[in-house]
Amino acid sequence: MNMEFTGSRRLVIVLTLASLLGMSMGNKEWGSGFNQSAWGWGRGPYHPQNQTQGPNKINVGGSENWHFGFNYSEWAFKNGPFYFNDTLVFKYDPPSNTTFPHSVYLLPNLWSYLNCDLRRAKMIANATQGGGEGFHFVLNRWRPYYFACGERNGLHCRDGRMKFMVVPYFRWNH
Ligand SMILES: *[C@@H]1O[C@H](CO)[C@@H](O)[C@H](O)[C@H]1NC(C)=O
Ligand SMILES: *[C@@H]1O[C@H](CO)[C@@H](O)[C@H](O)[C@H]1NC(C)=O
Ligand SMILES: *[C@@H]1O[C@H](CO)[C@@H](O)[C@H](O)[C@H]1NC(C)=O
Ligand SMILES: *[C@@H]1O[C@H](CO)[C@@H](O)[C@H](O)[C@H]1NC(C)=O
Ligand SMILES: *[C@@H]1O[C@H](CO)[C@@H](O)[C@H](O)[C@H]1NC(C)=O
Ligand SMILES: *[C@@H]1O[C@H](CO)[C@@H](O)[C@H](O)[C@H]1NC(C)=O
Ligand SMILES: [Cu+2]
Repeated sequence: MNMEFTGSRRLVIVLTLASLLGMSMGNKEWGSGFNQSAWGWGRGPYHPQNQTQGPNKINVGGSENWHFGFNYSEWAFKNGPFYFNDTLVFKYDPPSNTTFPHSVYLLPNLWSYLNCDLRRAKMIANATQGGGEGFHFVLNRWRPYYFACGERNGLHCRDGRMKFMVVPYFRWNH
């Protein structure tokens, strides 16, 4: 009884937040084919929710990993939604004379995300932390996460398309 009540309240909150975000985002980042009428913002069309699974570990960019020029907003849209406690893995080559360095930053808000403004961003992984098994980041808070590469003062974010946003969903079980 109690649990059901909590569950449905969460559902309402999730949907409210989702529709607010959906309104402020518009279709700007997420392109055409976005269908809000199903469950709202953030659910990509290709990966239906699997409610029986526990947290997932997701390689950002899939086999492309984290590099300049790949469309990560599109990737996130197609591979979402992501859930509370899922782990995002960022893999990128450490700096060398043949590879560009990358990094991972969290931007503070939607405005800085849209503008690739790194002034108040927080570095969560430096240029060397993407090597080997990659940098692991757990979506353990219920908030929008604005990820971006911080290299070249926003150039990788802006021209390199190395940014995406995630709002983790709750995985509710019945
Ligand atoms: C990424 O792809 C989407 C959908 O194809 C497109 O609408 C969007 O403009 C692209 N983003 C960038 C930064 O090129
Ligand atoms: C959007 O999703 C709803 C519910 O799944 C479906 O009925 C509708 O046809 C979809 N619209 C588009 C444009 O895909
Ligand atoms: C959901 O995940 C479980 C455990 O990984 C798997 O056995 C099941 O086939 C999945 N169901 C769907 C519909 O993908
Ligand atoms: C997320 O993980 C934390 C720490 O492992 C755990 O305490 C919490 O119950 C988990 N939350 C959900 C919703 O799975
Ligand atoms: C680039 O690095 C390789 C090995 O990592 C080295 O052999 C080569 O001399 C370097 N080239 C330059 C121009 O520094
Ligand atoms: C990157 O972070 C790792 C782990 O915190 C640290 O050991 C390393 O020295 C840092 N590298 C640079 C170039 O700051
Ligand atoms: Cu980069």
